[in-house]
Amino acid sequence: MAEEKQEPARHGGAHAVAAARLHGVSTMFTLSGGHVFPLYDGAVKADPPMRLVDVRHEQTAVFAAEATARLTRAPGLAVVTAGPGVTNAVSAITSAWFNGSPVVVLGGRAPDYRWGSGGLQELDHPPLLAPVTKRAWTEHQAGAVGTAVDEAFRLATAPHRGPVFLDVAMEALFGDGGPGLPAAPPGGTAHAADGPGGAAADGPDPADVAAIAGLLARASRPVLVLGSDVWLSGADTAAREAACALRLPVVANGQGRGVLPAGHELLVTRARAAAFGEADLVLVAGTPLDFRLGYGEFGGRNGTGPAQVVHVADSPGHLATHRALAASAAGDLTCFFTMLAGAVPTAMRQAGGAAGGPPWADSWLPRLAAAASGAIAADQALLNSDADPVHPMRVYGELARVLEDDAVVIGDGGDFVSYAGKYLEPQRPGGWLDPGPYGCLGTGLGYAIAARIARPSAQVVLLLGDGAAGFSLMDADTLVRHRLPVVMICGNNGIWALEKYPMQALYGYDVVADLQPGCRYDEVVRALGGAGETVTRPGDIGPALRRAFDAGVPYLVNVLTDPAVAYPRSTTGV
Ligand SMILES: Cc1ncc(C[n+]2csc(CCOP(=O)(O)OP(=O)(O)O)c2C)c(N)n1
Ligand SMILES: [Mg+2]
Repeated sequence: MAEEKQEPARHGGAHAVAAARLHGVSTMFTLSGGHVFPLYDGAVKADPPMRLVDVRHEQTAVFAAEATARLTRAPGLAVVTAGPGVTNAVSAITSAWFNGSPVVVLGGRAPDYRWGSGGLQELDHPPLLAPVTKRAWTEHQAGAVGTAVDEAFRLATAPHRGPVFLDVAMEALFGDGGPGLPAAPPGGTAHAADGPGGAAADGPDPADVAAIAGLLARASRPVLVLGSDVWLSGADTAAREAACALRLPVVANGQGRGVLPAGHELLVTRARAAAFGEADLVLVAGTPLDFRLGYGEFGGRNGTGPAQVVHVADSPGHLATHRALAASAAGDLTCFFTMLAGAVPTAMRQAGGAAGGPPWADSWLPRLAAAASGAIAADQALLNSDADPVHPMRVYGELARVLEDDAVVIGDGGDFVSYAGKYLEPQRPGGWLDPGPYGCLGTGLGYAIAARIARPSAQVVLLLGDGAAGFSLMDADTLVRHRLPVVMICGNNGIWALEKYPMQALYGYDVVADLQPGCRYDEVVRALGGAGETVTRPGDIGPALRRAFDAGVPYLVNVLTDPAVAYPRSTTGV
């Protein structure tokens, strides 16, 4: 008997799915709830169907959507049910807000016709989400759901990118949205037409770029900081070319890491104390002047004066206002770097500079480069440490040996991840995912699920503190059900180290900072259908990692590390 052709759905859910697909969305991350069934029905009956990935906590769904956006530079989609589904998503939405990640979260919503009479999970969500989204609103009409979802994606992907929340009243999502689903314009999807990073932005004002070029032409110790938006907006190639043409020392931040590969002669991240402390001009592009950059205070070290600060952002609303800037520019970052590379040589000629390379290439750059390679050489002792219990850095010494250039490395934890941020230098941009400035523990499994889907043939490594593991490890079940092999490494020191040591420093004692020593997080993953092992000796880490990469299933290497080792931290971020 011939298979019966399914009647295409036309409810609001089908319209929403069709609109999302126009923006390049291929996966819906979700946890079930009756209020959002039409979105699933729309996904299943779409042609081709949209992939559904069902998780064990709504925060995982949103973290996965966020990581999709940060890895693919196309927007991510999460669907959460009314009430608790939405409130469980708030921390992850806030992380996307801090990271400028283009994510759309669609929420279910109790029906309008019963509003106020005490319906199940009846909550007015947009006021809760408004402070942490570009926009949060409700759609009440079935016939307008497609347009509203399209609007949500347009907003999320326009610079400065960020999360958008839309909930849909139940009768609008279940109701007939009318004939004619949203369709692609001739020539492809709305997103594909825009290229990496989403909707095209205007370039910066040429006068602003000329002013910055003039400052650089008069500088003798400049530093260029490349942040996450350089990658997210697709400006990584232009940034690298400008840095190379101008021979600027570069410090990489967040997802700006990898724009210059590890070992590049201009990459001086490991000499950041000297670079930031002794610079006379710091040009920060694509990241806020937040605690990660000392709030934008540079210079003053070894008898130098304060540095001039230049801030460049993808949109005017993201230029720093908390400190004086010597100059600034706002607009498309690719345009900015291309214009800057052209404007600096002109400005140097006008300033009467000598022909040949820029003045900083002779002593400042080599000095920072030497300091960076000196720091890297000095790491070797701890990266190869035979200490027993294991020194956490030995884990990274072993990991570096087996990591491929296109690996995706995800960090979720305290000290254990701080070590990784310092000692694992990516070879390519877009391969490093930390939680960003919101610093929310629990990103791990959501980010790992998305990374496995976004980069099917790359290594995906999730670094978990043992404390952090508690927030999302149940979603190893999602990895198992969806056949997503990921290597998890738990740096298990039996404590919340990043809180234990600061509390001891402040009060001379600590409370609520201890976990179970030697807890078998690998057994948790095994119970959920994956695999893993516990490692207690430094020499066993390398072979365990090789077994993990070869396993073909989610695998957790539970490394018992020395709780007496505290990360040498210069700031707690407050
Ligand atoms: C959701 C959330 N809760 C609490 C914190 C505060 N916090 C930051 S780091 C940290 C300790 C992390 O411990 P663990 O993951 O075991 O890593 P370790 O520092 O021990 O290496 C805590 C509790 C946070 N950042 N996010
Ligand atoms: Mg710990």
